[in-house]
Formats: sequence, C-alpha cells, structure tokens
Amino acid sequence: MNWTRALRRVVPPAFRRIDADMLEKLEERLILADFGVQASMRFVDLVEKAARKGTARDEAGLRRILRGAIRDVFDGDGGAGAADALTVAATPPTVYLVVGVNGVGKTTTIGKLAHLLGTRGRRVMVAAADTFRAGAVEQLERWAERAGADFIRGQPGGDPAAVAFDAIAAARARGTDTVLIDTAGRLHTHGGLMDELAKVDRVTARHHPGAPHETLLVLDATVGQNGLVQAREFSRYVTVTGIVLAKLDSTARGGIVVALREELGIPIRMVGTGERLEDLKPFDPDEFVEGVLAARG
Ligand SMILES: Nc1nc2c(ncn2[C@@H]2O[C@H](COP(=O)(O)OP(=O)(O)O)[C@@H](O)[C@H]2O)c(=O)[nH]1
Ligand SMILES: [Mg+2]
Repeated sequence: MNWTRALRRVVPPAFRRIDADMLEKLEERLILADFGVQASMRFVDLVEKAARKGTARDEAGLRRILRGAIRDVFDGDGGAGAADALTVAATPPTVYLVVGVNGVGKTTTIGKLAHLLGTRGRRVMVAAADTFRAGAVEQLERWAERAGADFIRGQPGGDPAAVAFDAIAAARARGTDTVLIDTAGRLHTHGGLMDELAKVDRVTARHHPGAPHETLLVLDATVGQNGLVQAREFSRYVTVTGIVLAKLDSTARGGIVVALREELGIPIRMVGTGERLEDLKPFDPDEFVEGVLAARG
C-alpha cells in the first residue's frame, strides 16, 4: 500500500534545529495528521528529551526518533503476514464476525476478505446476518459470487443470530473452514441494534466454543478521530480483536491508525484501498512508518 497519499506531512519543513518553536510545530502537525493527542504529546516528549540529551539535533535526528516511536506503537503487530495472523480455529469452522456502523464498508470488506482468504487456500462461506437493511443481502450475495465463496441468508427481517447459527451448522456439514458473518450497520447510539449484535456474538459462542475467533471492527478512514468513538462504543458490546480501516484511498487521515493503536490497544489488521476485489491489504507497520516520513501533503 502506498501510504504517502493517505497521510499528511508531520515533519516540519525546513527547520534548522530542534527547538521549542519546532517542537510546537511538530505537535500541531501530528495532531492535524490525526495521530491523536496522546501519541502526539508522547512523541514530542521523546524528541524533546533526545534533543536535550544531544542524541537528536536536526531533521535527521527527528526522523530517527519518529521512526522508532511510531514503529514501537505497532510492536508485535502482524506486518505483511497479517492476513495469516488472523486466528484460526482449532476445530473448524473459523468464524469472523464483522461489525461497524452503517456505510463504513463492512459488506465490501467481507467480499474482499473472502477473496483474500480464498487465494490462501481457505474455503469461505459468507453469512448475511444483516437482515435489517433492504438490499444488504443481495449486495453480499454478489460479493460472495465474485469471491467464489459460499453464501447463506436468513429470512428478511429475521433474527440475525439465527443466520449465524445456521451458517456455522452449514459450514460444519459442508466442510467449509471459514465463516464470515456480515452484520447490520449499527448506529452506535442505537441501543437495540447493539444488543442484537451482542446476541449474535453470544449465540455464535454458545453454538461453537471459541467463536467468533475474530471480531473485526470496520472503520471508515475518512472520519478520522470519530473512529475512536465508534471503537469504544462497539467494545462495550463485543470484544473487538482487530480493526479494518477502509477507504484509505479516499483520505489523507491515515494517521488515525496511530491513535487507534495507541489509545485502544487493538491491532490494525487490514486496510481497504478501493472498491475492487483485490483492494484489501494486510496492515504493514513498516510501510506505514516509511509513508509518514515520506509524506509531503
Ligand atoms: N473508495 C473506497 N470505497 C469503499 C471502500 N470500502 C467500501 N467502500 C464503499 O463504501 C460504501 C459502503 O460500503 P458497504 O460495504 O456497503 O458498507 P456497510 O454498510 O458497512 O456494509 C460502498 O459504496 C463501497 O463501495 C474502500 O476501501 N475504498
Ligand atoms: Mg453492509
């Protein structure tokens, strides 16, 4: 993924030495780049300390400190192998529940993920547990066809938890190793739908111990800091194990991955970079860091 277009420049242009004025500019840029206040202040502190100790003086020194500090935020995260780092069940099927507010890109992400896992030799079934919105089931069915995945639906307006239940049973019967469950767009202020989501989670776990093996929260990169609010709200109802950041092709707010990882402690698993089947990439912290340092915008 080419991050430079999805990021604003954080290294202040044309400064001679690290001093108070430059540190102030750096902090402002980090915050404007959506790194979040917490990480921005911590990074500025690190640079200031290094300058005081004499271990960083100029732009090269600043870049060295930033590179290390940003990389540390993602310490232990999957990198290029993140798609394979998604938990796999000891007893199939592996179940991934996909959640997020309306319009963030859940259904599209499921289509792309089904394709990606398919290319890694996994047999995938997608389950339309979004029984709330008209058209949602057909949209998912089209993605399943394109990805070459099995597809299962419920009754229109029916119980989403029943769809999850049926999908696991069908996957067992057919020997399908992976089930992706699409859920209705939750307005995070909509308590009823959130309770329904928690029920999908519970029924899945009861029917198949250990499931869901991942609960992936899809966030829309274009909304910036609002993603933090959504993540906190969803975490009250389900255990989010990973984030998929969609629509990175349409934003310069990619710095949000730092705020999400720093403030929530949830790994960024994948990034969405467009509307085609192949536009889902594992999040690679090294690529991200190099993008931050190269960003000019
Ligand atoms: N540019 C771009 N558009 C995306 C991406 N992911 C999803 N979309 C678009 O966002 C809109 C909502 O996506 P959808 O999957 O229906 O969202 P859902 O309501 O969360 O299921 C659709 O028009 C998608 O084509 C992405 O990575 N890049
Ligand atoms: Mg959808």
